[in-house]
Amino acid sequence: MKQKRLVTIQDISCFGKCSITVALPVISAMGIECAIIPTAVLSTHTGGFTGYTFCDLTDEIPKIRDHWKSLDLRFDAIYTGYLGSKQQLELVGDFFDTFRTPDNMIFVDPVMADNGVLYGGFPQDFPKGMAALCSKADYIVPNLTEAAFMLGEEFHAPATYDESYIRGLLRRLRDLGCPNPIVTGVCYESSRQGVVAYLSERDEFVEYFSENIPVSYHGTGDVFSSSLCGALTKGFTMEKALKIAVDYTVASIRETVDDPDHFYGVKFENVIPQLLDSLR
Ligand code: PXL
Repeated sequence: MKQKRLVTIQDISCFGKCSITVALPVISAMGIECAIIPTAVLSTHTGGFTGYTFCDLTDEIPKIRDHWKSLDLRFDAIYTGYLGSKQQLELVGDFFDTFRTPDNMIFVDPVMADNGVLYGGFPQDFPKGMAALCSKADYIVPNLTEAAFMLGEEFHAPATYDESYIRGLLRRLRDLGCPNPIVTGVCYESSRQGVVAYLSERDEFVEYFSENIPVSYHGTGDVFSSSLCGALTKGFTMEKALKIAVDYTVASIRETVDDPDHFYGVKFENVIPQLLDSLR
């Protein structure tokens, strides 16, 4: 069978396990060829470290795009994560326009905020630019903060909302232009956490919940998005893909919780065998 090919566009945080250093091993382990466009090189990620270095690679993006176009390269999936500036959002939008085909898919993780707060370094109008990028995607995976900010709405903390709020939020995200929005970090009760997708063409909601482990690690969103994007690229249904990605993310967190030295990321490597089992 023909091997699927994906390109992921996000930064390289050299130490710390997030973005490309998660996406590349996870997607490769799933049997998908994984090309990359690094948007910046940082010595570490920005969560819990100080003094990190930052080398911007924005100018490389159109050069790589033009070279790949001249080679007539094609991708079954385009997956974007952390993007550092409004200029990068525009260049990545151009990349979508150049490499979109009738049957490939575009998956945007609008990494920019959590717990009601925009990450450091992003201007207040960044969510507006990210919403424009999301309008070009087939799938988007905002957490509840990112969803609210892209819609210009107030953030609702966990357990202060109900199913009708989540469904309304998903319909409003669809109205931005993405037919299959998926919201993450949904918590109706403190013991359970999960994700809810809206498949607007079928007017159907699909959800998957697991235990809520009350810890927070940098990079878990990237573990979830990489495995979800990989599962969808391989052709799994949304029902099955959500289960694959949530179970893998929860297993990665469970591997890590007893180790106080591992504050910077999750041990997703140890549970790759479990991920591969779930694909059978
Ligand atoms: O995990 C998302 C991510 C990726 N890359 C960098 C980040 C973050 C989240 O803060 O800072 C550099």
